[in-house]
Amino acid sequence: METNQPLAGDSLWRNCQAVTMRGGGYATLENAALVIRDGHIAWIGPEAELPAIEIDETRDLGGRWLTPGLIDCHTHLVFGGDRSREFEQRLEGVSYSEIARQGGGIVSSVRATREADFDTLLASAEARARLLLREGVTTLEIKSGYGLDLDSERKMLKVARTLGERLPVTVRATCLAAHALPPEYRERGDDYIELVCESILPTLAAEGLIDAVDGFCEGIAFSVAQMRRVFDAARRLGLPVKLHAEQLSRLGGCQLAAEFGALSADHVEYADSTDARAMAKSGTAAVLLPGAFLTLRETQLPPVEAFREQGVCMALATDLNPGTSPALSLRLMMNLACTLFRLTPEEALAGVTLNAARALGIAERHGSLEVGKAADAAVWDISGPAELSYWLGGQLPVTVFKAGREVTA
Ligand code: DI6
Ligand code: FE
Repeated sequence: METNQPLAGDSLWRNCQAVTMRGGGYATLENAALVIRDGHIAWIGPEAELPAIEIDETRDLGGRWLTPGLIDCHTHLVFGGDRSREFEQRLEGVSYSEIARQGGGIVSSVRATREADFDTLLASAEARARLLLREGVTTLEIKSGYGLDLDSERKMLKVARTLGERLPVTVRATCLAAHALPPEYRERGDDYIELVCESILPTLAAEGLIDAVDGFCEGIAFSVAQMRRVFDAARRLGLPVKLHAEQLSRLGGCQLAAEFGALSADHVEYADSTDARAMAKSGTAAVLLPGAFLTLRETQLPPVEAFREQGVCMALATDLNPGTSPALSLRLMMNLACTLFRLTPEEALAGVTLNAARALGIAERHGSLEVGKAADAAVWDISGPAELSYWLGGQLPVTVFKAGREVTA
């Protein structure tokens, strides 16, 4: 057990079953206690071993289960409008790619996002974020990518930053300017990539709005060669990269991501064992997104067994977006990952805690209950951690702590 001499002013959380997720498994400590100092975990261990200390405030957690705060490491939750009509069209048999080619899909959200003012975008994004927070989310990644010009991408990233200031959540803002070709660049993909590399990324990075750079590497979006240019630009700016890769086809995005030491390759249904090997080698996480898989009624399963064999870090997220994953519950994604992708409930919990933190490059400070990490945690009234994956969504009773303080969303 790591120890660290607690000081006056600390608070004590006692009488809980702590699912620490240390090392990526449950690593449960029974009858556990934690000492919280300045928003961080200063001590954690069996309560019987608690050092004699002066404590300001004590919280008796009533024997309940304590987990790290949940992390949704892939969302597009800032957008204008909605695409429920498109949902109907898809049910009538029109494919996602076909809708995109007809000028619907991502581009229709681009139109609505460009038209929406900052406050309107903020209000709708905040409402969605609160739903996630209510079920124990304490860290959230938010992508741009429905602006596709400098001002609109800036507007989206500022909404993301503002959410991080207004809500009790850590927000990581990802620039996804290479999400789709904006209508004004029709047939001029390389010119748009030039705009992304030479203007959008450097300008918004200089404004402190970007924590990571992402792109959509797909037949209906950008090629491996185009994404390579974006990754080169990110590298020049010292920004980490991640990639939407092998979602609808196998283009080689995972290999590119691995080559650049990307934090993650996301979706990855069409990845194979060669990709898994490359990702394991580069430490690139696989972010599984069962909400999009379900909504698109995909049948190609991600190579979970190859990821396990190769020791690829598997994270799990909502992909909350208006088109392919209108998913408002990370816990529902845990269930879907188990049911559809055959993850174990333990892997699903790792996927929304420690492995999600790894996919965001913040595992030094988030994702598990360990000394030195943020005191971001959720207290659940459940019979065991598998219950978090067992229910198909729904609101489980939960008390959420952000940086040591109890919060409500
Ligand atoms: N992959 C997705 O699943 C989302 N973006 C992406 O690159 C879909 C975004 C949308 O349809 O609006
Ligand atoms: Fe996505």
